[in-house]
Parts: sequence; structure tokens; C-alpha cells
Amino acid sequence: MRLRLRGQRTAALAATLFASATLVACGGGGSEPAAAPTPGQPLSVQLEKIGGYASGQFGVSAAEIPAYDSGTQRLFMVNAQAGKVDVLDLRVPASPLKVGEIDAATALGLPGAEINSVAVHDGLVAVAVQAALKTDPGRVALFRAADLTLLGSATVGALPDMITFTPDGRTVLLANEGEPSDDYQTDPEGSIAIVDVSTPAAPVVRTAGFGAFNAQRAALLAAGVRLYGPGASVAQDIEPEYIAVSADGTTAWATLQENNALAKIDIASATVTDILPLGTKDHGAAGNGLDASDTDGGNINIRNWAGVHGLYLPDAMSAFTAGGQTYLVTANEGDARAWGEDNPAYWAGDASQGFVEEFRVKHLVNRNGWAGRAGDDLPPQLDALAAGGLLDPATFGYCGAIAGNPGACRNDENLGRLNITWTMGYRTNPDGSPMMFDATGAANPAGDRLMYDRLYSYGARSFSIWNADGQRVWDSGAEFETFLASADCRLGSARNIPCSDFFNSGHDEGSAKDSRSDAKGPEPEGIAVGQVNGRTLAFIGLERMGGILVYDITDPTAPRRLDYLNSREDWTTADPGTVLATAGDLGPEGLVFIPANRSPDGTPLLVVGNEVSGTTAVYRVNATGGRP
Ligand SMILES: [Ca+2]
Ligand SMILES: [Ca+2]
Ligand SMILES: [Ca+2]
Ligand SMILES: [Ca+2]
Repeated sequence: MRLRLRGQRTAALAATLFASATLVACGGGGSEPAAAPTPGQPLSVQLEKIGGYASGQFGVSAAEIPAYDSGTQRLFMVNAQAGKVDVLDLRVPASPLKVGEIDAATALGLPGAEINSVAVHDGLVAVAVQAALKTDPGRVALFRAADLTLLGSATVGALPDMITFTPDGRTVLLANEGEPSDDYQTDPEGSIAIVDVSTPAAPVVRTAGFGAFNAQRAALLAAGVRLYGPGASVAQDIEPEYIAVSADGTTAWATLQENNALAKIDIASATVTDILPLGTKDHGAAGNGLDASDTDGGNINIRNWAGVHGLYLPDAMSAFTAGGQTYLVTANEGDARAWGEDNPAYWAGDASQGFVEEFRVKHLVNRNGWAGRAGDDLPPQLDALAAGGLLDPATFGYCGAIAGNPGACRNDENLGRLNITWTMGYRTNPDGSPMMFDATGAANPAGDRLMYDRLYSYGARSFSIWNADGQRVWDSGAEFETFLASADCRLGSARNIPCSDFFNSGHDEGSAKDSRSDAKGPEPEGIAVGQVNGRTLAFIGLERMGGILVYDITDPTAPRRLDYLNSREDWTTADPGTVLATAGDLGPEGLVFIPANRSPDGTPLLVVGNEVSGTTAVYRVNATGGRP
């Protein structure tokens, strides 16, 4: 009852009021105060797929990032396969019609240039353009939404991978990701471009870089910021992935995905003011379990694993306001650096050909060392560090680890299959160098073993809410996996397929129950926030499992799940690409919410780009209750 009352409060109430309501809820029935006024009804939401557009291209990222312009009622969808933007007429939302393309390579005279991201504001389309050589500077280009005329362009940092407008439309921001070359020999600096587009013919670029943090490397590492690219300065190592802007347009935040941190940016001065580490998620804590194995008999086995810590490593992020404060909501996807992994010379032992940080626990803590993986998947940088790894019995004794022996912890059905990063979690000397142990597990400077007392896995299989200073306010814990495992969860537009039959499936394979449990689970990647009936909703796309989760986040401390719709229709064909016409939507990547007052048909819509099926899906957000 208390929970229902809390759900009826409005966004205008301060977060502290919500906190006190929570305390009341925990206080027991005897201490309930008199009933509060009850404006409106609890919001209920059901997504309904009303239509879509199919590129006809499977598995090549033909539909990734959408943006919508209400004046022209056009949808702009990044087609990464073509390196272009597909322009869709959305006047009849159930039947998007392709009416054109934006081709930056041709428009700018830059052969090989590709569009990575698109945003639109009041008839002005802004695109982020990657150079033919991704480590070269990129471009921002501006087009008129109505006739797709190029209006202007300017140079920005390397690999601009996300673009967004400030709410007033006068400024666009780009996340210049600055990924390294595949051999990691060229590593551009990451940065944020802040572009004045008030005169579209002459955009003015300022760059908020990270050079000022180069001297703070030790402090950033101590605070938990991941800086680990070979030979990289702080600025080279920082990889901005996604940007959110405050409602007043003064402040931006960027996810620094591989660095497991946020950057806070003052837009007026074009300055990065803070790098905010996100910390890790203790999978040993109550409510934070996960299914860590794809080789446990195909079973759903969500449980706590003490000593396993998830790196949030968020991809998409949105900002929203509650109680007068800005909050950030992230999709905690996880991403490993895996450079040179297709180059046999790297695996043959040449560390100058790449850098791969991912490894399975069973290989990391093999009693015989990891030499047996040489030439297969043993990263040369790990091989240079030691000859093998140990599990600290003080942490991992519960699954059978003893001195010098990982015991049953290493079994496939336990932690053996889990992908973790070898770069963290082993014991170190005060100077940060690895503390060495011998094969029996005794500390010994002449030994050749690392001692792992923690294992860090990729992503948090969740979404989180953070305050403006990067402090975590809320996390969905194990709820994504426990819901996908539950009888309440159904797949397909008709909602008639049990989710538990296809729990943690991959997005490009059929009959694949449990296949992603050793990696990043359902893999939340995209996120969009919008207002429906006076409530703030978060829409979260699960890249691998597919589908869109809807949460009411009006109270940032107590989000509530409202719906899940997964419009993948075929779950059994081994290669879904062979049944593209009937497979439905696979691999949701980017999402855009269209509020009722800007929608072509006056109803709130959600448009999703699906990179595997190459489809654009249009959903209606059917809502009742809430507070109009
Ligand atoms: Ca870089
Ligand atoms: Ca990255
Ligand atoms: Ca499993
Ligand atoms: Ca991603």
C-alpha cells in the first residue's frame, strides 16, 4: 500500500520526500500515517509494435541510431552498413517510408568517411562523421531536414561516435571516442567537441580535452578510473562513448565506457571539470546475483558469486530531472578492449600487434599456468606479466579454492566459463607492480604466478541511476536476469513465448538459451527517457536478448518496472538471417522516444534501430493512469 502511494507522487516532490516515504514503507503496518492525497492513478504502460521499416540487410548494422524531427515528421536512422543515414517519412508511423539518404562521404567529398551518429533539432540535422582512417580527425556536418541540403561542416576529434544537441538547439556535442588503431600503435586522445551551430553555414568548434588530467594519473587510478591502454597517456586512454545534457543546457556528462567513469563537462567554458569513477558491482551481495555460465547444462542459475565484481562500463546514458536535481540513467553494457584479435601475429606473441584484455577464468587460474593457451587466446601482454594465475582462497574458498589450487571454482558450471579482464584483481605491491607468488600459492618475489583476490567481469547486467556528481543512487541489481527467467516474461509481439526458454540468448543465433551467460548476459545497451502522463519513463534496450524494458523512474530511488516487449518473432532458426522477413527485430541498439505532443499521430512513440535484423521498429507507448 505504501509503495502504491509512493508511485502516485509527482516529479515535483523532492527526492528527500521519496526517501522518507521509503522509510515509512519499511516501518511496518503499525506506524502508517494518515492516507496522503492520491492524485491520479498508478501508471500502467504497454508497448505495442505498430510497424517498422526493413532494410533487408542482416547482421551488418543497417539500422543503429535514430533521431526524429517533428517539423518534417522525418526519422533519421544511421545505417552503419552504408555509412549513411536513411531518411524515413514517419507521417504514418505504422508504415515508415524511405524518402532519401544522407551520404556524408559524397556531400563532404571525403571518400570512405562514415556517419556514426545523428541528432536533429528543429529542422537541423547534425551528424558525426568518422574519417576513412578512424584515427584521423572526424567531422561534424549539418544538413537541412526538409531537403537534406548540406549547410556546413567542421573538423572535430578522432572517431566522433555520438552526437547530441543542447535543449536550445544552439550547440551540438560530440563524443570523440579516439579508439586506437587495431595494432594499438596509434592512439588518438579522446575529447568532447562543443560546436556552436547557431550559424549552420559556419559551425564553431571548441574542444574539451583531457590533457589537464595527464598529471593526475596516479590519483585517477587510485580512485578506480581504468587507465590501461599500452603506453597511453590519460587523454589517450579516455574513450568518451555517449553524452547527456542537463535540462538547463549548462552541463554535460559523457560515459567513458572502457574507463568505467563519467566525465562532467561545463559547456560554457568547454572544460572537463571532473572525471567520476563509477565503482564496481559486488556480485556477492544480496540481490546482485548473475548466471555466470553458459555450460551449466543450459540451466538458468542466477546466484551470488563472492569475489566477482561487475564493471559497470555503461554505453548509453540519459539525463532527467527529479525534485529539481539532475540525475543520469545508464545502460551498463560492458565492453572489453579487444584489439588485434583477428591478427594471427598478435596471438603468436607479438605484443606490438594489439591488446586484448578478456580471458576466461578457467584459463586464468589453470594450475598448470596459461602456456597451454599460447597461440590460441593468450594475450602476449598477460604472458609477459607471469606464467599463470591463482585464486585467493581467502576470497574463493567457498567454491573450493585452496592454496595453489582453484578447486571447483574453475569448473565450467561455476566460474570457469566467465569472461573477465586479466588486467585487474590481482594483488599488487605498493608501487602497483604485481605481487608474485609461486605455484603453491606462497608469496615469493621469484615466483611466476599472479594472485587474484577479485575477478572483474564486464558490465553489470543492469541499469543504474546516478546523481550529478556520479554517485550511484540506484541499480536494478539482478532484476533483468531474474525477470527474464520468470514466468511473467513473454517474448514476441504476441507475448506468447516463454522468456525462460530462451534466457540470455544471443542476437544472431537461434535456440541459444544461456549462450550469453558467460559474457554480459542480456547486455543492456541503449536507453531513452521520456515523459508519459506526467511520469518519467526509461526505455532500455537489451542488445543480445533483445526487447525493450520500460521503467518508471520518476522517483530515482525507487524505479518500478512497467513493461517488457521483445518483437523478435523467431527464436529457433539457427541462422535468423535466412528468415529475415519473419524474424522480427534483433539487436536493439539506439532508441528515440517521441512524446505525444510531437508525434505524427498524437500518441507517444518509441522508435528503435535494430542492428542485427537491420530493422527500424515503431512502438506505441500505450499508457493509462499516471498524472496527466
Ligand atoms: Ca584513445
Ligand atoms: Ca570504446
Ligand atoms: Ca547458465
Ligand atoms: Ca556498445
